[in-house]
Amino acid sequence: MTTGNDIKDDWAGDAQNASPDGEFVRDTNYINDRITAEAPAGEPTEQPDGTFHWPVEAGRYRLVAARACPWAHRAVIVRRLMGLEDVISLGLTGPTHDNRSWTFDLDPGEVDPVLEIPRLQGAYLNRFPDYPRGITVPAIVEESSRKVVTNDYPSLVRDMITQWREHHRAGAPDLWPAEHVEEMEELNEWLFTEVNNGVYRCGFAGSQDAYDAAYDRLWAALDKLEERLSTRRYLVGDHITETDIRLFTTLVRHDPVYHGHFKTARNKITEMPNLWGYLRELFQLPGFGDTTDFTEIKQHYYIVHTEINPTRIVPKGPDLSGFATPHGREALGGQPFAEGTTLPGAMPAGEELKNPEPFQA
Ligand SMILES: N[C@@H](CCC(=O)N[C@@H](CS)C(=O)NCC(=O)O)C(=O)O
Repeated sequence: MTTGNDIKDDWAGDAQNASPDGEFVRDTNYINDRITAEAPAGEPTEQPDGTFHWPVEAGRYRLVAARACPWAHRAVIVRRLMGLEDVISLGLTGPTHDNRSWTFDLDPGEVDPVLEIPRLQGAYLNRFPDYPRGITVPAIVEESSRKVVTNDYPSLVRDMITQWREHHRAGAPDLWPAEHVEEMEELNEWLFTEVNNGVYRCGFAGSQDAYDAAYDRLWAALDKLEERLSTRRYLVGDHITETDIRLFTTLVRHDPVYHGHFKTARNKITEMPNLWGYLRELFQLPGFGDTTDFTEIKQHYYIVHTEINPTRIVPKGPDLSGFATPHGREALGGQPFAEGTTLPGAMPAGEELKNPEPFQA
């Protein structure tokens, strides 16, 4: 039986998953419990499929994220846009993880102040003593028992949008509008395979052929998105939706990391006028740029993936100051959020970026 202590041999993270022909294959098996509005108060209830549903309850859960991780970044953005900061607390690991787990090395005493554990692994093992898979972020942990509830990032993000409504701030946007669900589901699936995971397929390709195919596939998708965003301000409908958040967390990492580290280097996003304008618009809104820590993002990828960057040297560039320049997307009409929606207020004390760029201060 595999134990939590030998889940990973080295600092390999996601890169360990490769098919015989060298294509990177992501492990998409999760602890897929959910927190739902219908679940009765108290203990979680078992579902016919063997998973558990936990009740929505303010103050019960902690979102554990790493600023570096694109999948966790989605949850951090959505929590802030929906105004759930006082309802679901936030624990942040440092940018790197070792062979055992993500660590809370940025906190005083290198221990999460609420869960009082030094490694996220502790919360997984509290729930499943023989947990056999990767210790991944994002994860939601029950504060009192210090047990992980879910690490299923698509559903934990969706549930913050659809199940926590009674706790949303007044004026929170509808990121999952009923009239666009079909289109969003289709596009989300495509974005995952072609773009969100597409960059990893380039970076972790184990053969030239696998890399070439992954690169062509990624750029075919980015060219399609460049075209799509020439006439539309956002990906679906007239306002920002969950689908835009899914694209944002990959796009914002492209030039500082994927372009070099994952060898996706056909273009920078700054050379794609529509994608670049779109990315800057989102970045400049509360919730997006103010949750993006470029230093931690670069440290994570370049330090953790030693099989593709054995020296662990983190690049100084590129110059990112263009993120603060006017995006010009107003010319397409519309506005980020629907009438009656307000932007989130100031960042809660203690949640500010540790390493703001000069233009983020
Ligand atoms: N595990 C999920 C998404 C979350 C994820 O990959 N998180 C990464 C960081 S970006 C992680 O925690 N990696 C640690 C590991 O795999 O051991 C997936 O692969 O689809």
